[in-house]
Amino acid sequence: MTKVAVASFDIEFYQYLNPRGEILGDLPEFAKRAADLIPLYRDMIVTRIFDSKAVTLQRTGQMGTYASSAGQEASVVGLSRAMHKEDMLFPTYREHGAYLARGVTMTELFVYWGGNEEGMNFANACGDFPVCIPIATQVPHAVGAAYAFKLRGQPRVAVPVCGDGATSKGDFYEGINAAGVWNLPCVFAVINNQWAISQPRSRQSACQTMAQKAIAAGIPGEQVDGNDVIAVYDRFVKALNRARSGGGPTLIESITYRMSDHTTADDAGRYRNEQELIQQKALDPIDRLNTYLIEQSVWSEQQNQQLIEEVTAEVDAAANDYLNTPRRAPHTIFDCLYETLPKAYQSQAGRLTALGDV
Ligand SMILES: Cc1ncc(C[n+]2csc(CCOP(=O)(O)OP(=O)(O)O)c2C)c(N)n1
Ligand SMILES: [Mg+2]
Repeated sequence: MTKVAVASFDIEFYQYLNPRGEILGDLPEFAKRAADLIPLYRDMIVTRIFDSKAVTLQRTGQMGTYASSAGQEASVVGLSRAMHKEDMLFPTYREHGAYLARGVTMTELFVYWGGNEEGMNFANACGDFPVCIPIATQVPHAVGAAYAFKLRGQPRVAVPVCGDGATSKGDFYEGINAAGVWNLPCVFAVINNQWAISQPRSRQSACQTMAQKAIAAGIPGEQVDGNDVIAVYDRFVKALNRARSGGGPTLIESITYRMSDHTTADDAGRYRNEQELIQQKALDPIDRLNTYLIEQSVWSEQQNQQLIEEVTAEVDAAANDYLNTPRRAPHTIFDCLYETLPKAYQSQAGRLTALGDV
């Protein structure tokens, strides 16, 4: 008998900024001047304040169910800022910061989560896909888009974003497999926030890492500290450039934490240990970069306070614009989905139209 190893793999974890806000090793070029990181810091603050306002609007009966992104700001801002405008995002329901970074306005997002039937028909949507509620179904959609980019010879990359829980779905495996076989320009972002509603990471998969799922698809897989915006941005820029220049797909698992309930319809207090949340708050991506910027003397407590006030005013103004947006009549649910309304719905639409504005 002979026994030889025919394949072996490593999964690497990348981090530049540790939880104490200290730099590890040499920084990538874009991060060498600490002041250049302030726009990324601002994006994270915008994402968090927008998010907290959205939760407040829902809690006061002024908006629909909402999925908070608190804690995940570095993962979402880092990956969306790394993308080119002509790349295409395929998000879940938690990537508000990515839409904002890619030109969607806060008012448009509030209006969407308020249930407007026009959906995500945004003015500056960059051709990105709408929020995907069915878990992992956006992954094969993104692979299809990546196939089209390749076929047309366009230097564009498709970026499906999904959660840790979504990596258990067939759609996810089918997507990464096809992207590997066809060497597609696709970067798979797995935002591992440690929970899939009430299921902890340990109940989702016996895999040591979610990143190693890439190995079965024959593509590179790696982990990044998803609370370190420098590392997330850097790893995505590298993977996106590789994909854009014909080097094929990558899977990046971003290790972060869902600091909120799953959605406003959930109560994590029923299944999550309070101690875990306290520990995770010490890894907060915003505090971490704030500490570093202050340490580098390019930022101050006073500037921070000013930024928070400025962004809060911006978010409040957007929320007021949303609240002042006229409500659409119930029959408009039939207006935005079909070019021609199928026969089966015509009588229903007629009945709603007869009701008028409610
Ligand atoms: C196909 C499908 N099955 C089940 C659900 C119900 N569901 C909504 S969110 C969720 C968990 C997703 O967890 P994860 O992928 O980790 O994303 P996270 O919510 O943590 O961001 C499930 C099972 C769904 N939306 N779609
Ligand atoms: Mg999750």
